[in-house]
Parts: sequence; structure tokens; C-alpha cells
Amino acid sequence: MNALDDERPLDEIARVEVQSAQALAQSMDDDGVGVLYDIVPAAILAKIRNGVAELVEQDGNRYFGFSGAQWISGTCLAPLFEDAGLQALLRQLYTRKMGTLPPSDRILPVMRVLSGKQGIRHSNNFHYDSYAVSILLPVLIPNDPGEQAGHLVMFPNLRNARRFAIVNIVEKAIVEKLLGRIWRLPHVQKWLSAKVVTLQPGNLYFIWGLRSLHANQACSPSSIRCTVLFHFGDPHESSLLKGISHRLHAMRLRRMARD
Ligand SMILES: O=C(O)CCC(=O)C(=O)O
Ligand SMILES: [Fe+2]
Repeated sequence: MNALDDERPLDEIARVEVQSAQALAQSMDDDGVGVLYDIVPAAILAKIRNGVAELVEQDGNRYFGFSGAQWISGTCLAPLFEDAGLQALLRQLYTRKMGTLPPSDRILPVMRVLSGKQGIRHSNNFHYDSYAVSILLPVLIPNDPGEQAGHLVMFPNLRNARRFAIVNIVEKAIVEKLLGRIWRLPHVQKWLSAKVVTLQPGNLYFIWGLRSLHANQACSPSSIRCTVLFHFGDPHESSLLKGISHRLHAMRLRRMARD
């Protein structure tokens, strides 16, 4: 699918259409990933990269993670986050997959910057997202020849959504913590037909995040990798247990930032 509009000004984000839902859902079912090409133009990517470079210059080569609507408001990505077409598309994808309306219209925007040794600790951490649909926008992916790029690696649609939050939490603990290192092994990836998604800045990559075990591959500590995620539709959003599990996850991220 190509959303490139020849008439589009060079610094304008392409329109995202709800009509893409059918084809995207089909590729997410069949291949694990659906792609909308050339949505965010080079001029906007360059602006975000400048901001990221300043951040790294100020705070050094480490991991930065921003989560929640606050960081994106007023930035050049706000028009994409607020785009009615994107919101309608996410609602449509959720409804198709889950067979119910989404629990809310909230989209969780996240920005991840990987650099330095801390960046490596945030790589190959295989997980299921809490959200039915996740969109990944690569902003900066290392592309020097011979350099590790930090592409996305996934086991597409390994499980179905869990009806009960507690089952989901226990399953995540086993798969992500207890078995966490197993998914990194090349022969396990081969045996379970893991898919490496080559990330191209400016494209939007759609995955069923709740169903697909995934992680970013590592990149060299001296390079910088930046991605933006839009997560949508947590079927266990209102569960009390989920609240606790979220807090534990946030604590773990803070601990990783300190170490
Ligand atoms: O940055 C990436 O490539 C993936 C990040 C991810 O899966 C997540 O934040 O849930
Ligand atoms: Fe994820």
C-alpha cells in the first residue's frame, strides 16, 4: 500500500485512510505485519532526529523512553497522533480482530531512543504488548554497512488474546521473564519461523501487538536508533490487576535506567 500523494507538500504527513483496514488486517494475519509506506516525510523525520541528537548530546549515550500523550503534543508528529483517519483505522482494526468495540479511543504514544550500552539492555527483550494493535514508526535506524541496524524481530501471531487479565499476566511473566532468553537463540528463531522486519524510516508498520511476541534487535552502542510507537486497545484496560502490572513494569524500566 502506498499513501504517497504526489501533490503533497514535502513537510506534510500523508493522510491515513480507514479504508486501508481490510488489507492491513489481512497482511497482519498472513505475514505478521502490515505496512503503510512513506507516511512521514523526510523533512519531519529530520526535525525529530535533530531533537534526538540534542537529547543525546545533553544526556549522553543512553536509553530514553517517553510514554503518554504529553511528549507528543505540540511536536511535528502531533498531526499524525491526532489524525481522525488514523484513529478510525485503529478502531476498525481492533473491532475486526477482537470482535468488540475498543474499551476506549485512547492511543498511547511512545518514543524510544536506543544508544550506548543501555540501548543494548533494551534490545532483544521479547514481549507481548498489552494492546491489540501497535504501530511502529521508525525515525532513525542505523544504516552504515556492516552495522547492526536494530530491526524488528517477531514471532507473528503466536497466541490469541486472553479473556482474563490474570491469565494474560501469568502468561506474560512466563514467556517474557522465565523464558525471556530463549527467544534470542538463533535456532529457536529459525525453528519458530521468526520474522525480521526491515525497518524503513517514514513507513508505518502495523502488528497485532497482543498476539505477536516481538523485540527490537540490538544495534551498536555508538549509534542511535529511534522509533515511535502508537499502541491502541487494551482489552484489560479497566482491570485492577492490570493497573498493578503496569506499575511493576514502570518500576522495572526505572530500575533499568538507574543500573
Ligand atoms: O522500538 C521498537 O522497535 C519496538 C518497541 C516495542 O515493541 C514496544 O515499545 O512495545
Ligand atoms: Fe512492543
